[in-house]
Amino acid sequence: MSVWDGHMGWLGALDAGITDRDMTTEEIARAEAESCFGKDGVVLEKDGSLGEGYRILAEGNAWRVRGGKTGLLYGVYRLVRHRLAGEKLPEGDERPQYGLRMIDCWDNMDGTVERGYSGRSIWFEGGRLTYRPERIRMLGRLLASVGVNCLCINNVNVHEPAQGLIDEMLPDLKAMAGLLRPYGVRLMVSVDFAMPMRCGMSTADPLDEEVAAWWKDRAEKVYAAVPDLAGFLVKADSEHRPGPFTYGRTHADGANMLARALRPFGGTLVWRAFVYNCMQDWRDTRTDRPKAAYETYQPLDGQFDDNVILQVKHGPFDFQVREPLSPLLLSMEHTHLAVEFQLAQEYTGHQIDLYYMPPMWDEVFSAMGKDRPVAIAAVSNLGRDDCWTGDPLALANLFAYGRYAWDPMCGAEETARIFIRMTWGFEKGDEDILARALMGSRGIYEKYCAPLGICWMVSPNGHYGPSPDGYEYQLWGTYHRADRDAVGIDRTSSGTGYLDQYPEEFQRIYRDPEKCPDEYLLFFHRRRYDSVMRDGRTLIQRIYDDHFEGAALAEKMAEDVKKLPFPERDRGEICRRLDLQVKDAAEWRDVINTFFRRLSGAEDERGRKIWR
Ligand code: GCV
Repeated sequence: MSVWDGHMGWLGALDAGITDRDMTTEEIARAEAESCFGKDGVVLEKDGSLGEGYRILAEGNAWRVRGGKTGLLYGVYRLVRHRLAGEKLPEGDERPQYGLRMIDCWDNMDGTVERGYSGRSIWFEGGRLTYRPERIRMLGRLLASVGVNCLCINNVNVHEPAQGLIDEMLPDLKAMAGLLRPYGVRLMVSVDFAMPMRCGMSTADPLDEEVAAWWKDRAEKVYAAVPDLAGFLVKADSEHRPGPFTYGRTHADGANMLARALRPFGGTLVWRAFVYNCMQDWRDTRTDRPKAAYETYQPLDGQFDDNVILQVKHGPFDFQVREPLSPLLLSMEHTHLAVEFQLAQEYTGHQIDLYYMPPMWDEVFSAMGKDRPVAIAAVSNLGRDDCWTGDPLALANLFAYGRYAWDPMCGAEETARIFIRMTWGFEKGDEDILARALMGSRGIYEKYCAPLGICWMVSPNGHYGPSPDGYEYQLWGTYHRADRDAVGIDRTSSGTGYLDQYPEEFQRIYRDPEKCPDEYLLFFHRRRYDSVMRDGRTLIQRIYDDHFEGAALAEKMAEDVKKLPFPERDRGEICRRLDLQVKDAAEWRDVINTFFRRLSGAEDERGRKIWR
């Protein structure tokens, strides 16, 4: 029995007793195999040629798993999923779609987590790396079991003393890397572009030779401590972070300088493409925030070094409930790209509201194709809470992320069912109820939040709960410009021109307001409240209907899910959050409907209660 008595997530049915001590990857693979399949149930055979992949073969009553070091471990966990949840085994070799499958933690060294909804940081407190080793191993085990291979442990907003992670805190970083290494998880660190200035230099100009030499020297020290560090992650010139623009340099100049420092050690430089004007004047109607990333990076296509990966958020805004695919992900033919998701439910309910993400990811991959990016990243939803993600149901997103990083076409519902079987082992009828709730959860949340792709009607700063005008006169470039007649932004050629950034086949889908899919209508178009939608309803009626329906569906979903036989340990948190969701969905309904009722003066055709 492990000394860590925390939640074992979807591996709860399996106690291999491995997380209270250091073991090699092979020992872990053997222990897991034995605990699930008995002593001779699985034969492990080393085969380095399979990279991170594996091959599983049936041999009488036993299994043979062939693979390289980590591949063997992944292969064993794949068998475990087959045993516990009936996940169909591959016929031939199985390999991950993306080489780099990372989770980005926005953890600060004071123990807080930016946009964290699962308690304090797992690895930081009081300005230091301080953690329970068994908990870190347990996390390594969970991540390995779904094939995540990289963890960036500190916030992309690098606040002091986090700069010290690649300086005086290197011995601690080394110890932490050692805990995760056997699980095939490599560390990455977020670095501050202006770090040379912390160390006494007068500039961080990427074309300054001394600056470049400083980073080379720094990289050498870092890799001496952690030879398998995956690399650095950088947020530059974004939301007041320092970057190359200060020196009149491009982001290719900045990224390449850092990438060249990492190159001798095989490190990767992940550079985030989250650049926009966060000091916009709301009176300025020509600047349109969704255009920013493409305008900044598209002209640089082909200028990034080979070991640079440009990490692009999946939508052009910022992880809203509904956004179209970022056009940057459809361009940049000559640049390595990573698509970035957010497991932390910043704009999607703070892990209070149920929000299962794979249906959204399915849309992203079907629009973008799975082969376009070379890497995948997701902002972490992890924290020190007992079940890792605050809400035990939010574990489903962590589980699903790993599965999608291996196979983006794996399917949202099947993933939900595998997760449910492994985690709670429900009877078929109960599994159906929970799978339906997970699959429907995004649609429900979307209905009671900001309408039809408009985005940003959420409370500023905290990003939970409705505030329709909360961002309207702010600096963040996030306007809906609702007045008494109409709402939305014309982003076609006759408006801001954002739509022109897309290939023609995408423009065709969105260009004509009569044909644009409803869920994106107000993202791409400004529409009168009395305009008639394809189903014959007016826009205002559709807004009212969605909000009434969304709140009612949330209530029904909560009622269904609360009846399920969760173990005591999970039941309390799940029910508490569902009750809150029902209350908060009603608040969204009332605030949004009242906002539009007051502006438009339009009554609800069905005479339901809208406040004045
Ligand atoms: C880490 C949004 C969030 C910020 C976050 C930023 C980013 O703006 O609200 O907290 O900062 O995205 O992705 O860098």
